[in-house]
Amino acid sequence: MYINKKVVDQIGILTVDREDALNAMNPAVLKELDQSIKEYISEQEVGVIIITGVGDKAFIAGADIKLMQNLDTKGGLEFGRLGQEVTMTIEDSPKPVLAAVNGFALGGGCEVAMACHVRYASENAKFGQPEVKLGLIPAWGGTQRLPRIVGKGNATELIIGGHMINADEALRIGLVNKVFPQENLMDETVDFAKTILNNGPDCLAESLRCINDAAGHSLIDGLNIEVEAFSELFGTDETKEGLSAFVEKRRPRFRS
Ligand code: CO8
Repeated sequence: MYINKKVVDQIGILTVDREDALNAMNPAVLKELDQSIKEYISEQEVGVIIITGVGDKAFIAGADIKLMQNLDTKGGLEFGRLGQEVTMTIEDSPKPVLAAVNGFALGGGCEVAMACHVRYASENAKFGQPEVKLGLIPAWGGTQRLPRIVGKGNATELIIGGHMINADEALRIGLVNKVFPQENLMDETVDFAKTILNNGPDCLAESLRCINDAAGHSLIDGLNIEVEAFSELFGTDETKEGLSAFVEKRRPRFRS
């Protein structure tokens, strides 16, 4: 078992637990993470998902380098696709997925964090795409998501440099949303999850879908997707409840 799971107050917390390898991901870790996220997506009780790493040194130190030593072209394609599938499961989740980056987020670890909808980091967190140093390129979405998050110039510098950046620099370029002392990281991430849980689940899912869709569309197409999603909400109880609650000066009851 590589993923510790617990649900607290409608927040599903997934902790990658392979501490002796700094939570590096082999196919078993990837499959278990994928399965765990899918379970929380379908579990009624869970409204927000948090991904973190065990210990205070690493979030995920990347794909398992020792394992990759033995891969041929076919094995490389399978391992690459498997990691990409996990990142798509995260990004496509209709429930918000938050990364609590508690240490090294390198290579595939940075790519998993980037697939999450929001990234909070500890002060000791370090980010990087060091693949070129290993004779590789980022293949779990790094060449695609990094430029979308930090811009082409910053992404290119990180990918062709292969160097690490600290949490402050990650914050400066927009790779993470906020930075906290290690001892506060989980509480702060849980607090934001609780803020999210005050909001309507359909609206959260639709917002995430529109934001994700925007990356692959022109502005005009994106605006059309957004306005269609917006108008469909008027046929839902959630929207009626949200609007009525405001007018009636009470808190909305979005979740049973
Ligand atoms: N894979 C396997 N084992 C790892 C990894 C890793 N990515 N990272 C760390 N470990 C292991 C070390 O080998 C070591 O094990 P052991 O004690 O058995 O030797 C243990 O974790 C502790 O690591 P260190 O002793 O190195 O700890 P340090 O504090 O000295 O250094 C670092 C920490 C800087 C994080 C260092 O471990 C490091 O540089 N790790 C590698 C980071 C890296 O390059 N990650 C990117 C990997 S490539 C990738 O993710 C590609 C994604 C796309 C894949 C596409 C597939 C086809």
